[in-house]
Amino acid sequence: MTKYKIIGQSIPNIPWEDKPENCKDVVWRSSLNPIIPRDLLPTSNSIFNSAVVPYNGEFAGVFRCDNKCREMRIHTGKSKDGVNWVIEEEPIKFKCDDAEVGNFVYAYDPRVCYIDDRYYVTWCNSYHGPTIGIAYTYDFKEYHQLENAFLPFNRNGVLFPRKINGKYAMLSRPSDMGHTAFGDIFYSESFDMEHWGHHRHVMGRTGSWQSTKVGAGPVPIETSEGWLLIYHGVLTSCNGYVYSAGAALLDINEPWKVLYRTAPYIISPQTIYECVGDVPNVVFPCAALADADTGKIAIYYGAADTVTGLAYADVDELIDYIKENSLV
Ligand code: BMA
Repeated sequence: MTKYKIIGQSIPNIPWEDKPENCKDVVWRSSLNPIIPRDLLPTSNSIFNSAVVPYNGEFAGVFRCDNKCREMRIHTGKSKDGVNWVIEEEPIKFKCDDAEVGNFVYAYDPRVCYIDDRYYVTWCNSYHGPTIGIAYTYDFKEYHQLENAFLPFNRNGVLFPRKINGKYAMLSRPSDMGHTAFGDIFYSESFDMEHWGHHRHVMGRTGSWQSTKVGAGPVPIETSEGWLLIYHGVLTSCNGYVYSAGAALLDINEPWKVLYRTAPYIISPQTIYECVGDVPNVVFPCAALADADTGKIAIYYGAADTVTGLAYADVDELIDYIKENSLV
């Protein structure tokens, strides 16, 4: 029994390794990292910032695979254990009723969220600049693309796993055309997954590791203490951006209200594969599995925009940590 309750499914086969005895951190890395190498596909330059979910007793996901032309594409992947992945060589081809919306330019940083009866994919989609694309799939074979959620420019669109007050809910981060030097997290609602409104500010930049911009990471995890949000925060060093991750608890019914938010990061770029790669010094979580029975959390993150890492946390320990080390 956990002290705090995860309101979600049981995942008896969630990937897991106990915390090493000498580890003093609230989040610890898999000893198998990086679990996905950059060259898993013959055509891939890098595989990172990717999203996984439980699927039919196993796991499925959508993976950001930049190819050797350095084009940003997203691909379907499957895994029996959540650690060893088979990724399709062909990128996802979305079916879309509207040729203008379906006109593919690039896709990156996917999230996958199961709501009601299907898996929604949100990603950074090009429509005259980056904005939030939405599609759904039942089977990870056929993907139906819907309208883009927002006007450009926007990134890091992350759905909540159920309707809140009768409406779909999404976090996002309005941005610009380039390597945006600012960014706060906002909340938006929709009755139909197409028209989004009721926008609310959730959280902004503060000091230190989250002083330049913040963006939602994995789909929020519903808990007895509020929505558990893992998010990335960026600082600008003399060598460029440094991407770390923190965690927050958001109000269950009014998720734009931040109850707690960590002053320290929960994971930052420290290993070779996080510090060396196409973009050095990046940890970028995009998915988390959470087992309601044991409180085990498995976090998937992009490392140095090159490979995919896996890290673990325990729900009781993480929530206590958030409460005890909160900025708010
Ligand atoms: C962001 C996105 C992410 C990337 C990060 C660090 O703007 O491009 O995909 O991980 O920068 O380069």
